[in-house]
Amino acid sequence: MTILDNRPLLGAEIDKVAEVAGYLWQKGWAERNGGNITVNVTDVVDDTLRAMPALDGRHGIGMTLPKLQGCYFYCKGTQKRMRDLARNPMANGSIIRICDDCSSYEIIADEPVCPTSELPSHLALHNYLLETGSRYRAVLHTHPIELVAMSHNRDMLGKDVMTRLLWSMIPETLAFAPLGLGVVPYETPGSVELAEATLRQVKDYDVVLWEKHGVCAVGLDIMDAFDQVDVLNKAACIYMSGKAMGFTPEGMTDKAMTDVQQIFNLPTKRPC
Ligand code: 2HA
Ligand code: ZN
Repeated sequence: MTILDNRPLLGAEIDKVAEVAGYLWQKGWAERNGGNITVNVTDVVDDTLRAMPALDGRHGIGMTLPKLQGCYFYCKGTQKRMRDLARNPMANGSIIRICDDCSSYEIIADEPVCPTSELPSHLALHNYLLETGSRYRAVLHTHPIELVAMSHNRDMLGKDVMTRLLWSMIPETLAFAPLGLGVVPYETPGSVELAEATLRQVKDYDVVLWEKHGVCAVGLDIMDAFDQVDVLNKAACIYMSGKAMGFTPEGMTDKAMTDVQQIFNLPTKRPC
């Protein structure tokens, strides 16, 4: 028996997480325990699950997040590998409930797997999404090779320099990552500074590049967050392929990009 038995809606969300974890590993974006996933599953949790007791007491979050009271999250486990999560999501992650004090959580299923080390920053993002009425329910952190490589070039780190360059590589990037790519200057992994800087960028961008580390993305579900990182990294691959062939890719003209924005009526702000 697992908590997913006879819970098709919850099962479908966790299936997506497992599928994406497999892609992250196959793409080489999730070495060892690299990357984190959290999904707000509150909408697909039933009353029996809500009545389940804590497996191992209460744990502090380290911050107070008022919008998360009574919310439920699937969280990848700390030190767990994406490639293992792909095969067995409930042994490499767990479902947590945010307690009434909004500053602690309980693990309720299936095993007392301690959530990701980046839990406070992920939960702060979820809190922000709920506060702003967003329908986004997933947060993904991963290490996409080409985007991280590009972040080692200082010239790329100015506001929207990479956004424009990546959009201009192939029209689909603009169509499927219409808010572009935010940038956070290097900060220590897991630090409050990194969490706060990410929160500031997420107000304007669905995908945020952490200099010399990885990306943090938000989306409707985990597949949506993954897709946005995937299209941006594909554009980075095209740019780097041109460079490897000995030329700097010309890129679409500003007019060609404006045309795509208008024809597809692309959003410039996050739709709810
Ligand atoms: O949790 O990638 O940045 C593993 C990480 C932290
Ligand atoms: Zn990381």
